[in-house]
Amino acid sequence: MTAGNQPQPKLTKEELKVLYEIYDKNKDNTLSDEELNAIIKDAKENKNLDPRVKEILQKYDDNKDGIIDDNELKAAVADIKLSGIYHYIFLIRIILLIN
Ligand SMILES: [Ca+2]
Ligand SMILES: [Ca+2]
Repeated sequence: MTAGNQPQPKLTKEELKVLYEIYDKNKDNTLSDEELNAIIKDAKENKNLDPRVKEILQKYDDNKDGIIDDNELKAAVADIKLSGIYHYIFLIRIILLIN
């Protein structure tokens, strides 16, 4: 997979790890739509929101008004999804290397 013109996720591996730690409830190393919705729900209600997740979401505050609005949240979730795919491919590579 080459970088090229592909959109690059804003999330670092560490940040992704935090998100998975908190939201990958069934620990299958993917974030299902249901699990992603939990992020949206927590962010909107601004409760149950881990301070680390809050900090991560600030990255997506494009207009810098301190509020993650619906569109920014949507972009964040899309990015988390995209990062998750990278993460998943990475895991598969590791498994293939081991075998
Ligand atoms: Ca999961
Ligand atoms: Ca904003």
